[in-house]
Amino acid sequence: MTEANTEPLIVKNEGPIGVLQLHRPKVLNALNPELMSKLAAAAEAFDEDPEIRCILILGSERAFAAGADIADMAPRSVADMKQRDQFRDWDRLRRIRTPMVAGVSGFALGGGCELAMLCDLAVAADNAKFGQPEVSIGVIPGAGGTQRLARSVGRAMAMDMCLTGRMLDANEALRIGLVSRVLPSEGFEQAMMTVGGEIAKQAPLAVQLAKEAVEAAYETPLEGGIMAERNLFFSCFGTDDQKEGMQAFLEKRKPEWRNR
Ligand code: CO8
Repeated sequence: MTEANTEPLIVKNEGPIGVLQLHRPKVLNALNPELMSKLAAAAEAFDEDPEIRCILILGSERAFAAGADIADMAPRSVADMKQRDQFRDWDRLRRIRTPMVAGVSGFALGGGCELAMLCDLAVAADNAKFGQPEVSIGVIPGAGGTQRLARSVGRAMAMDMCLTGRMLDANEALRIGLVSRVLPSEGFEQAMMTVGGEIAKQAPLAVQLAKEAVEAAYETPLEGGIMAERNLFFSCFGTDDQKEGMQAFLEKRKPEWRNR
């Protein structure tokens, strides 16, 4: 394991799993521009590294992230907000090809909930709390919350969360499909490494193509999505790993991925 331990982000990797741990403990990992810029840069560095097969984004036990940094935003004008273009870093994260998994323990509020939704999947610890409380401080979600909630959990829950700002516990988040699993908070970080390992051991190119295909469901009508999936499926047959994966199955052995 290598680890660079500096505020506001701890970057480490354990074999093929790259870990990005939000680390602003005094403000419950509130997302300020410095943290977002470091997060995007570290995710891009992992994305360039062929040894990294899965990126985990974690917070602390108490908070994944309690939202954008309110102290940083409070005095700003429209012009300030536009000029700073904070969303550039969110857009960089959106372009990461390596699967990104959010491990949410504690609060995931506002931008924290949006960051979890930007990941390809989110797993909750049993103490997790999700919400879009922006209306309680005079704004609305700005990092994709209204759009991703409406697409992933539907209009009714998106409206409920964004208009009331109420918090959901881990089981409600699971029930509405905001997260894919709930795990015990004790030993959560280690359990997240196991989840990352489930992805990291699969054929890397196939995993990236699967991610691309599922993403297409958000961007295209069904017919276009089916065609996108079909073309991505065909392109698997141009990879060494398809030959290796199928041959290994037939020979009853474990595949050795070449990532090409
Ligand atoms: N920003 C800055 N500081 C924060 C934030 C935050 N979002 N959340 C908590 N803190 C700070 C508190 O001010 C406090 O600091 P101090 O110890 O100096 O007083 C410390 O963290 C601990 O917090 P609390 O004492 O409040 O802890 P509690 O356990 O009592 O409450 C809560 C925890 C419920 C999480 C509470 O802190 C809270 O409500 N936080 C704010 C949640 C919120 O409104 N989030 C939405 C922010 S807006 C947003 O995210 C918009 C995103 C869109 C764009 C993103 C890119 C720009």
